[in-house]
Amino acid sequence: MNGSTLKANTEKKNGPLRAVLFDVDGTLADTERDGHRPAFNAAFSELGLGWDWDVELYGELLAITGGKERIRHFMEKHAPDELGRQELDSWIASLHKIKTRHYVNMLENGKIPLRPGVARLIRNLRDENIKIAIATTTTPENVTSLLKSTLGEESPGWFDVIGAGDIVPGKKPEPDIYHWVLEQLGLPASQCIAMEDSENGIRAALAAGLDTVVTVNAYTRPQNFDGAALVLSDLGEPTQPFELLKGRAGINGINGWVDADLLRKLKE
Ligand code: XBP
Ligand code: MG
Repeated sequence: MNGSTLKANTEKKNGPLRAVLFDVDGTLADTERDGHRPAFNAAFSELGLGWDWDVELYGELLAITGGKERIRHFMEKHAPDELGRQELDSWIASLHKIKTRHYVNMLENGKIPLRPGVARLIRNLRDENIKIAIATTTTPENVTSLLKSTLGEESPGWFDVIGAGDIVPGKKPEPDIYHWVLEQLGLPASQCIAMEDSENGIRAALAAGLDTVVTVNAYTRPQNFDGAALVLSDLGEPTQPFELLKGRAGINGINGWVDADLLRKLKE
C-alpha cells in the first residue's frame, strides 16, 4: 500500500467531498413511465408479441432492475408459455436491442428533459472541481444519448467515470456498480455522495458505504429510504425550492436547492 492510499484509508470517516455519483433513470430524468415503458411496448409491438406494459404494471415490474432482467421476469409471471423459446437469452437480448433503439430515438428527438436542478448542480460541481460520475443499471448508449440530448454533445466527457449496464455481474440493489465506479475514481466511499431515486438504488449505494441523497418521483415516493442523508422532492432551483421529505438529524442551514455547499454539509 503506498502512502497516499494509506492516507485515504485512514482519513476520518467523512469528507472532504471529492465526487458525486449520479444514478440515471429517475434521478437525472424521469425516464421510466414515459421513456423506457413506451420503448418496451414499441419493441413488443414491432415483434407482434401482443404485450402491453401499462403504467400500473410497469410500476410493479420496476422492482426488477435492468431491461433484459425485467423482460424475463415479466415472461415468468405473465407469459410463461413464451419461456420455451429456443435460445431464450439471445432472443431477450435482441428484443431488448429493439427497445434500446426506440428509447434512444426518443432521447434524440428531445422527448425526455432533465429533472429540476440537475443541469445546475452538474455545472456547479464542475465549477467547484468536484468530480462527477454515473452509476446506473441502464444500457450505456442510453446514458450518452440522454446526456448529449440535454446537456450537449460534449457532456459525456464531463464525467470522470461512466459505469452502466452489464459491466458488473449484479445489478442494483447489489452494490457492484458503485464498487466499480469508486474503484475507477480511485476514491473511498467516505469522500463521495450518491444521488438516487429508488429503494433499489439507495440499497446499492448504502451497501457500498455511500452517503445518499434521494430525489423521489411518482413511482418511488412511497418506497423505503431508511438510511438516506436526505430525501427530497427534487434537487430544487433557487426559483423553485425542493420539498424536504426527510433529513438526517443535525443537518442545518439547508437551502431549497442542492448545490456543492449543501452536499459538503452532509460530510461535516
Ligand atoms: C434503472 C433500470 C433500467 C431501466 C431500463 O434502474 O432499472 O433497467 O429501467 O434500462 P436504476 P435498460 O435507475 O436503479 O439504475 O432497458 O437499458 O436496462
Ligand atoms: Mg434510478
